[in-house]
Amino acid sequence: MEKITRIGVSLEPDLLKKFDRLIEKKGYANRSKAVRDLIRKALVTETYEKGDKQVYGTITMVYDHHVGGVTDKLLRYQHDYRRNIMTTSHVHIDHKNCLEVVVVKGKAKSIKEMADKIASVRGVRHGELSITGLE
Ligand code: NI
Repeated sequence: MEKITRIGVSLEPDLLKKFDRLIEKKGYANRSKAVRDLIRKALVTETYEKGDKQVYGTITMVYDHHVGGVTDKLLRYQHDYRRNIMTTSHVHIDHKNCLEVVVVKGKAKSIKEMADKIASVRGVRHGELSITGLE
């Protein structure tokens, strides 16, 4: 098992009370795990902002396939970024709406570029990128 270092954190009582309420709502059993997760999240965000390291993620989108050209554009972008795409899942929600989840890997910069292009296509009503890494 990895060695653990204990640290002390000084906080205003009011801030601590709010933090405790938040982590209880989220279901954390203790503060340590909540603080560790916040630190990891900050590190992943930093990696992501620098854009040069390998990250993994998902792009989730909902679109109306009746909107002219939407499937053509989405397919074109996915082919442009095929090296970053590991797999794609498609669910036909109802007569007009589709849900698609694209699992991606690669440099954060490319992943973000692809997600931005997808989200801006007319007919895509929800395009969201979620990035994670091994920090
Ligand atoms: Ni569909």
